[in-house]
Order: sequence, then C-alpha cells, then structure tokens
Amino acid sequence: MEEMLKKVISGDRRTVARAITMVENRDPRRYKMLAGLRSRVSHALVVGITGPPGAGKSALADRLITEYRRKGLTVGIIAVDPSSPFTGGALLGDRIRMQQHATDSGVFIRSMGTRGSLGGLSLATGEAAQILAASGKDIILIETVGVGQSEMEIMKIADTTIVVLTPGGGDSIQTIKAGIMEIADVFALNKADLPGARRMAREVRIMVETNCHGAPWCPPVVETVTINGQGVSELAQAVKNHCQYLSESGKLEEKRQQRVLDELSETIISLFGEWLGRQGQQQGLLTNAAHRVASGQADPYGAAVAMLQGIFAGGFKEEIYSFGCQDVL
Ligand SMILES: Nc1nc2c(ncn2[C@@H]2O[C@H](COP(=O)(O)OP(=O)(O)OP(=O)(O)O)[C@@H](O)[C@H]2O)c(=O)[nH]1
Ligand SMILES: [Mg+2]
Repeated sequence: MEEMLKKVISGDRRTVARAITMVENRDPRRYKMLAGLRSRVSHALVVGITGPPGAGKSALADRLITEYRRKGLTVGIIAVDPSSPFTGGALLGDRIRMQQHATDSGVFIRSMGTRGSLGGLSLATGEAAQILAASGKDIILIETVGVGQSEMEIMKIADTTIVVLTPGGGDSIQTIKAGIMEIADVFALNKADLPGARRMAREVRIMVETNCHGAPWCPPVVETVTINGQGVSELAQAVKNHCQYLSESGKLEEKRQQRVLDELSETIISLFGEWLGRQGQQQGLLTNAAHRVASGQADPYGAAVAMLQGIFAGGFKEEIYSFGCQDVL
C-alpha cells in the first residue's frame, strides 16, 4: 500500500488507473488508500460538465483540455456514464475525440460506469477525483450526461458546474430541464454555429437574469463552437471567475465542508451496506429476518429495528476490522 500511495502521488499512470478501479469496484482497501492520499488533494479545482445527451460535452472537455494545457495546467478527466455498466478505460467516442491528448503525460482520461457503486455515482466519482488530484492534476473535469439525478450528484462533487445547452431546434428554452438553474454555475451554449443559437442565448440570459435577483453570482452564458474552438477560452475564463468568486466569498470552504459531511455520511452508509452484505452471506442474518417477515412473525420495520439493535449491541467495529479497515477507523 505504501508503494501504491507513492506511485499515485508521483503520477504513475498505471497505478492511478488501478487506484480508480479500486474505488470503482468499491474495494474495501480503498479506505486506507484514500486516507493516505487525503493530505494531497486540496489544491485541485473540480469542474463538472453536464447537459443533455449529444450536447457536445466531450467535445467541449477536449477543447478545455487543450486550453488548460496551453496554460501549463495538468488535467484529469472522468467521463461518467450513469447508464453503463461498462468501465475501465475510455468510451469509444470519448477515446476518439480525446485521442490527441492520450500521449500527453499531463492529461489523464478515464471512463467510469456505475458497477458496484452503492451510493449512486457520486461517492465513487468523488473518490476518483481525489485520486487524480493527489496524482498532481490541477484541474479535474467530470463529464456526465444530464439524466435522472446525475446532475445533482455532479453538483455535490464539483466546485464549478458547467451546464451545456444547445439550440433546441425551434422550441429552444422550453426544453431546458427543471432545476437546471440551481445546478449551473456557468452555462455553455454549445453548437453556437447552428441556426437559432443567438435567440436561444438571449432567452437563456433573460432566464438567468430573472432568476438572479441580485445574487452574488449570476451564471454567465458563454456561446461555444467546438468545431473551431470559438468561445472556449471565454468558457475557461468564466470557470476561473467562478472559482475566484468561490474563494473570495468563502463559498469554496463552505462547499468543501459540505462535501466532507456528504462524504462522511455516504461512507457510513456504504460501509454499513458492505458489512450488512457480509453478515447476510456469513450468518444468514438478513435471510432469517426475511423468513420472520414472510411468515408473519415480524413486520419489515420491526425486523429492521431488531437487526440494528442486535448489530450495535454485538459490536459493529469488530466486523469492520475483519475486512481490513483497522488502520483507518
Ligand atoms: N455543429 C456543431 N456540432 C457539434 C459541436 N460540438 C459538438 N458537436 C457535435 O455533436 C455531437 C455530440 O458531441 P459529443 O461531444 O459527443 O457530445 P456529448 O454531450 O459528449 O454526448 P454524450 O456523451 O453522448 O451525451 C458530435 O457529433 C459532435 O461533432 C458544435 O459546436 N457545433
Ligand atoms: Mg460525451
């Protein structure tokens, strides 16, 4: 483990990849690893990129990588596919699009699926971001398709969230998903080369301004074209401005505190879930309770409470220790 930590911190690509696989598979050894990396993670900026399928998130991420590299910054990118069980390397489309960066040692590209993740995606993705930060990456980009709850999850992990919109083929602003205003720190109106983009940009700006009501941060709307890179440096500048706003207002600290809280409660739930799974396998605890419920001797709520009482009375700690977390807990 010592060796592994050293290699992650030195930015060794294969070890970083292995470390991310470890969090993706929810390997219990990750607790110790993440604890060892913890003091190394604070400097990186985590930027979420979300939006509807096909909006151009990957293409924009690719352009942003180029922009940041030009500034001498190193970049880690995690492409999250909330619907895919496939993992362990770049998705085909992303691989093609970002190929020009594949040989750049200042860039690390990785896809993640949802396999084995208990608390949705946010915990595993947040941990992967920590690993990339510990490996020395300055900017961590997290791309996720804006479906279901994934935007809410990305908002939890990211310091700055870019919401990518596109000219909506006539019905424009009506197609914007509810709740997007609360998520976006910066809007990228991508495919600004397409008809209707101007009008859409105007409408989004009006919507943003109506929602702002003198709020200390009003999300800028940046028009981008990934085909020629138009607007990409403005987008990077908007991210930088937001980061500055976060630091100066104390919001960055607040956000990171909240993240520690989320992380802590999610870790407790996740540890407990793993432990319960083992109990179920080893002692038939769950099966017994299920039998009692099925035969009418107990109701699910009563059985669950009895189980919890039994668990905490019987020493939860020893069981945790037995799968190798004694150095962390
Ligand atoms: N006209 C135009 N097409 C674009 C632009 N940016 C991206 N596209 C095209 O839009 C399509 C989708 O781009 P991606 O970058 O894969 O979009 P994505 O949001 O990552 O897609 P998913 O990850 O599948 O949700 C591709 O065919 C791109 O070539 C743009 O600025 N203008
Ligand atoms: Mg993509």
